[in-house]
Amino acid sequence: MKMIIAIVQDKDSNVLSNEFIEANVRATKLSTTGGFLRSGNTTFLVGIEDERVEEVLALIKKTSHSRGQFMTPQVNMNVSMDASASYPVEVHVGGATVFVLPIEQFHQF
Ligand code: 2BA
Repeated sequence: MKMIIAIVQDKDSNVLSNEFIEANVRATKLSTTGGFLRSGNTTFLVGIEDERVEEVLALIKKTSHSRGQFMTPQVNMNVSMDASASYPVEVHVGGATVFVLPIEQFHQF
């Protein structure tokens, strides 16, 4: 059995939830925050049998889109400011960031 941890953009999370339900994939959805952009994203925890890992990865790949997102860099007051200091810059975000981990034990009490 494996634990799939998938961090996806909020905009893709409902479609992915529906895909999981339709495919009878059990998942837990967490509201999370990206460390860099400090804006919301969604993390899915999926405990799944080894032979279904590829199926789950395919669903995540199908529903996760990469997008540009604008952020305003924080101004560092220790350096001399130039004209571009407070302008938004575009950051390319996801698809999905996915980790696949082995599960030592699985219990439901
Ligand atoms: P954030 O940390 O908010 O990062 C959003 C996007 O900003 C990233 O997209 C990447 O394109 C960019 N970015 C992140 N750190 C950067 C840096 N130090 N300098 C320049 N650009 C940077 P993704 O790579 O697609 O990541 C999307 C989200 O997935 C991340 O949101 C974070 O929540 C998660 N993530 C990505 N890699 C991770 C990792 N190795 N461990 C844990 N979470 C991760």
